[in-house]
Amino acid sequence: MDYEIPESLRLMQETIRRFVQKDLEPISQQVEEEDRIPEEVVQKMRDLGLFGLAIPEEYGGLNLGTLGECLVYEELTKTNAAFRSRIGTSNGIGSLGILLDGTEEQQQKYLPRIASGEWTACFALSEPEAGSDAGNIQTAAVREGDTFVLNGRKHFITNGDVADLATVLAVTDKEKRTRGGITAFAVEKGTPGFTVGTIERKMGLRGSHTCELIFDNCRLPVAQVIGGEKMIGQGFRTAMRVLDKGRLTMGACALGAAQKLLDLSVDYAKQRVQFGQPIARFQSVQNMLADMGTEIYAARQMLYHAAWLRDQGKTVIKEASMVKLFCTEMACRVADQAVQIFGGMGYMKDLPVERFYRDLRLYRIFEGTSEIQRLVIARELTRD
Ligand code: COS
Repeated sequence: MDYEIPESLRLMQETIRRFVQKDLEPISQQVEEEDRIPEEVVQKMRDLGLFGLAIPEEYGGLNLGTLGECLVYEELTKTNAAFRSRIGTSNGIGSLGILLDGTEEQQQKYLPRIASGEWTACFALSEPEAGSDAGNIQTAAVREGDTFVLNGRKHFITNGDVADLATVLAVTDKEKRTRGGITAFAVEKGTPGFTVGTIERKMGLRGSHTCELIFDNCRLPVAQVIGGEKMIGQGFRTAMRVLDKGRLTMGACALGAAQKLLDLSVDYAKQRVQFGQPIARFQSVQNMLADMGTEIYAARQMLYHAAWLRDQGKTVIKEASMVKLFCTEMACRVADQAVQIFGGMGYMKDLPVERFYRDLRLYRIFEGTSEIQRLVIARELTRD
């Protein structure tokens, strides 16, 4: 077994680490308070190529592979989670359908714009009646000649307000649904009948917006079906394959945040004095640090292994769900322990710990709840 991270990825990792320290961390609190990322920082992310991590070089991306992408996310999530979110949906679930199943024309048209960061992509699956039960979407696309007429309402769509392109899942055959009756469309901002609705109010992840997307007799040429005519009805499979990858990278995001919380906790425990000595000398605090470090170590090994498997071309449905489940649950336990080690200060908005605690709570929900991950894992384990 070779546990070395390739030199090129290590260099990328160091570049991102420096970028986080120099450009992102100093404004992490500002992003929290203003609920927005300054445009000049988004431009710096473009300049670093962060919008094209997963996109092949022929389309202007960095083509880092799954492991490379995970390493970048791990660094980026050591600061305000909104920064990763700004590029993550575009690199991941927003554009992956086009990368996996799009026609040559769609790839030529959209991937270079997404890779450069000129365009942001989002992924529109969730609806009020279709959260975990993704197959129950009500948004419908009815064919009229060479056009589909899209009607419905999506919600909780990350980056919906800044997206120039949305991967939208809609029912094209009510009887068949998940097996031949759901189609993925590439819908451009500005298409008549497509509007952004309410920006939803959330517990955390300020600086990254989730929105409603509304489709009101939105007419789309068949050419906007991701994958073209032959992919009509095949969108659920596309969405699930997109989510497999998304779930792996969510593991990396949770891991980065957990590592940051451990680092902060160790520093704090060494300098915080109570009863005449640093609290790091107390066994109860040591136990918490030891558990945090051990879980992070385990999470990192499974994440890198699953990412490596995917880069070898292996199917990682089960592993991706295991990574999402373990890493996000682990990070929430770590966040809880970090708040405990920081005590009253961990509950204060003056320090980043309480922000991590709130932001991480979402990780167990979006891109598939922990319960859905267990369902997928159990199905894969018991499959004949
Ligand atoms: N890769 C390829 N194909 C897949 C797949 C995957 N990972 N998962 C499912 N499919 C295919 C199945 O193979 C099946 O087709 P066949 O019977 O022809 O093989 C079809 O899709 C339907 O799958 P399934 O029967 O598993 O559908 P269910 O309705 O039972 O739903 C779950 C499956 C629960 C896993 C799905 O609805 C899900 O992931 N829900 C969570 C959605 C989510 O993560 N939402 C977050 C918001 S989006 S950021």
